[in-house]
Amino acid sequence: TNQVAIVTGASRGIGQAIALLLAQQGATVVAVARSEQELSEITQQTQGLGIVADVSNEADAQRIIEETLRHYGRLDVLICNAGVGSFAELENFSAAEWDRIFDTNVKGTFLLCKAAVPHFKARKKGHIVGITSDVAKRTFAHGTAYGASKFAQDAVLASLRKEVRPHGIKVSTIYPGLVDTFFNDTTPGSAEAVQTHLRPADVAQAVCYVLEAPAHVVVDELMLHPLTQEW
Ligand code: NJP
Repeated sequence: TNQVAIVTGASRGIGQAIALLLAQQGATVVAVARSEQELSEITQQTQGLGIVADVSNEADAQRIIEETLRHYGRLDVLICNAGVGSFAELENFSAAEWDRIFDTNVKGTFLLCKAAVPHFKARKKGHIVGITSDVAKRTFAHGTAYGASKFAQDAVLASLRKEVRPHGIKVSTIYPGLVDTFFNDTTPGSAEAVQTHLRPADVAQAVCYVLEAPAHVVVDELMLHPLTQEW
């Protein structure tokens, strides 16, 4: 479909898969990440715009929306996917690392939504899709910062859903289990992961399903796991 969609964290992993699948299906994709080189490789494939930006920076978040509107005149879909994580016992976790995780996962989602919502409200439509995690609904050892950030990101999206529904704006949240990506400095295709984890393309398909819902339907939440993962 001919929608203008911003995908944050599109330089690799899940965001890259979302950007490629949406472009394949006819969307105009605005790919966002901090790595210029990787981003330009993606935009060559999507034939869309690439914006080098840090989602945790307020001026950058505003610029992402402004550049999109300047280029394409409208925005239909915002996909908040950019995210980081690291894992350690609480007493060995630095405050700086806590901030990095919250700034990206929580504040980044907040800032992008804040910048996009006025445009969506003016048009009385729009769709925000947040890629959170199954750990937004469960807890695990060594995940204090990451888990808390995903609970918080989930709460931002769930609150926003209630705020913007009267304006015809949809908010959908996707909760993936383990996905084979570069996340947490792993290498895609390594070890057992390739056999059992979700592929980035599996999550991209879930995003497409959510976006294809008829105008009167909103998919609030969608959770997917590898069949082998107990959660
Ligand atoms: O991770 P990765 P995933 N500003 O590391 C970008 C969630 N999730 O695809 O900026 C802008 O391969 C970064 O680009 P760059 C997870 O929490 C994952 O697995 O150039 N962009 C890259 O494109 C996250 O929310 C699993 O470094 C920023 C992308 O984000 C989402 O899925 C399980 C940025 C990260 O690519 C995508 O993660 C689960 C910033 N400040 C949820 N910081 C899993 N992999 O198992 C980072 O339940 N990026």
